[in-house]
Amino acid sequence: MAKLIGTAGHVDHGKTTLIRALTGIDADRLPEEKKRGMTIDIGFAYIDLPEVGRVSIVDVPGHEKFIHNMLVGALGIDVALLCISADEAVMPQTREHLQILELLPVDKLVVALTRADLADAETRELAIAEVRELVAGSRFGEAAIVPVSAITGEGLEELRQTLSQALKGSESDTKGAWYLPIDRAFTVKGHGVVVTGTLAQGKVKTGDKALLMPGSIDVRVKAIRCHDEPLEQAEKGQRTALNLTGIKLEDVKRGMAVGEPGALFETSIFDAQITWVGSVKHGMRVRVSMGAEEAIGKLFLNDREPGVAQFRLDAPVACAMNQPLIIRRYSPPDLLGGGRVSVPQSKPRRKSEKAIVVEQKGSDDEGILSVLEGQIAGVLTEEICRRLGKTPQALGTTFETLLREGKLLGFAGLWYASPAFQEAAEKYLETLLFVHSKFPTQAMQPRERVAEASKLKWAGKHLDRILAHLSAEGRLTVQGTLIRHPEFKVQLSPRQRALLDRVLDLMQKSGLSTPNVHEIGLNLNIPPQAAEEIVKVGMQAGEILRVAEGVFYTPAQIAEIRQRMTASFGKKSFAAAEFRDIFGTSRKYVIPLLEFFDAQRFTTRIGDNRVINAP
Ligand SMILES: Nc1nc2c(ncn2[C@@H]2O[C@H](COP(=O)(O)OP(=O)(O)OP(=O)(O)O)[C@@H](O)[C@H]2O)c(=O)[nH]1
Ligand SMILES: [Mg+2]
Repeated sequence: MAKLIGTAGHVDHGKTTLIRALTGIDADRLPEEKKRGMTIDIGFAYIDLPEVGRVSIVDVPGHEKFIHNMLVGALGIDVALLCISADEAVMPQTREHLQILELLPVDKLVVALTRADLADAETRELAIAEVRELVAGSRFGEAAIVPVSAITGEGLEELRQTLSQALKGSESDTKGAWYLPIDRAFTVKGHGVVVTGTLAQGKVKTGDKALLMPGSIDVRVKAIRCHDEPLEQAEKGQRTALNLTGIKLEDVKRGMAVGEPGALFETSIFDAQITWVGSVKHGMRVRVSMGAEEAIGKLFLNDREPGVAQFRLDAPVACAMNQPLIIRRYSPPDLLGGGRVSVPQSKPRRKSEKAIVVEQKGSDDEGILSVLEGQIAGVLTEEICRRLGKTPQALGTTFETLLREGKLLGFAGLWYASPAFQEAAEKYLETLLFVHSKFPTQAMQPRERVAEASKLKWAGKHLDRILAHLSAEGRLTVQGTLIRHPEFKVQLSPRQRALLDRVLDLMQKSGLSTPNVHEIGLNLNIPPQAAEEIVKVGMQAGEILRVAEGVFYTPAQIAEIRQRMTASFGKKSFAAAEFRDIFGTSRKYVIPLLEFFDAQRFTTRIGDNRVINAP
């Protein structure tokens, strides 16, 4: 059971004193804090609770000037201990802290009505009524209110029981890759660099390899301590000190994070799902508290999804999927909202553009499909992983399952949801017809020209795979880097038509020993250039096939040869000589034909023989 208790509440409402009374530990560790009697930065303690065990406590400052430090503590807690002084009752930071706790993934709230010895019965009653009303208006409506005094010891035992009760109900969740937002870094003589923080997710073990972010510095966890005791492992919610190898103290500072590879992303643009409590404007400057960092940047809203915001930061930060965050105005630093990271590394997006909303609790397959939905340009593997905050390895089997179920298509790392691919394919094929109409005498079009005109940005190996897929579906014809739409017919002039018909007639009559361009010229009594020209036109029209350099057949001839081969050889393997004997032609035609059939995947060459492939 690793859960974290965190204090909250207005300045001087007795948070640190209460923690000392409960645990014997003074969480105000800085000399400046002792001098001023005021908490400045987060402090730490732990408590042994009946039926729960040892639980970490983080104590935060109440003064509004130190609210960024309060947030460093609050961002990791599971159970909040809101301290409200019985003599003063609800004050500005009481409200502000409660509002912050409501925006964070805090499970439970317990109210300590502190300094109870300073309030007479009537004052106490009034304070309780005021607190009850405050809490009732929050998502912690059922919170217990326990009057306590650090001086007389009143209520301390009841508070311990109440905290136990609050912690017992909730099971800790150690799923996911571990990461630790760093709130302190220092060196220990003979051991090197130690970083501390509240483990935000997962479970860390000694010997683990990790990355320090931003910067992606390789480190290793040499030792773990928790409340000054050495441990082999620590889990989410524990105040954790990690002794790291591989870095120097100057490499690390508060606000960075360390985590197992894949847990953290270095980012300056991310998306988050936010609940707003203040009024926000598109493009406004904001402070983003996440982990132990306060980053400055700009807020970008989305027209279609008011709950999805994009943040573009002045400098990169370490960021994890689902990481909780709090947003404040840059100046004055009023609370604006809070939520969770939904896309750790995002791309700049226009206000009117569709934002990707990834369901937080959704399974991986829903996540992948929601990233791909409506994306007619397709999405790359890395992009999907970034958006879901998962490694490609972690998503591998999910991709396979979705492929098998026909819900998505993959083209060398470019992924599509099936409906989005159909839409993209139609767009490409329509564009192909349009390009054909611009060049009516060219049978084939360069595939890149079509991709560009369709604005689909398909290129390289992705384009190879997509066209192979469309060609296998019979939706277009591919020859090298040229493509043709099956519905398109080249337009020939009457002269070209007449001459081409004579060429085809000659070829048909020649059986397998078809003429080359030179022989065509001689036979039809036309100049060599004219013969060459008309053969080219015939090829573009798809009425002449070039089987090899200087070897041409009509599609009908090829179809007939294939039929005869099937009839003669069936599933038996055959040698080139057998083929020659059956067709009674010379080697000059046999080898080009067989190689053409291999390339067409009609036959497969095995050693010196070939077999006809099953259809
Ligand atoms: N009489 C009485 N005084 C208390 C009690 N608890 C705290 N105090 C006094 O209240 C003052 C503030 O207490 P702290 O514990 O420092 O308050 P805090 O909430 O930690 O203050 P910040 O961290 O600065 O926000 C100190 O002078 C304490 O001695 C209590 O139960 N009874
Ligand atoms: Mg304090």
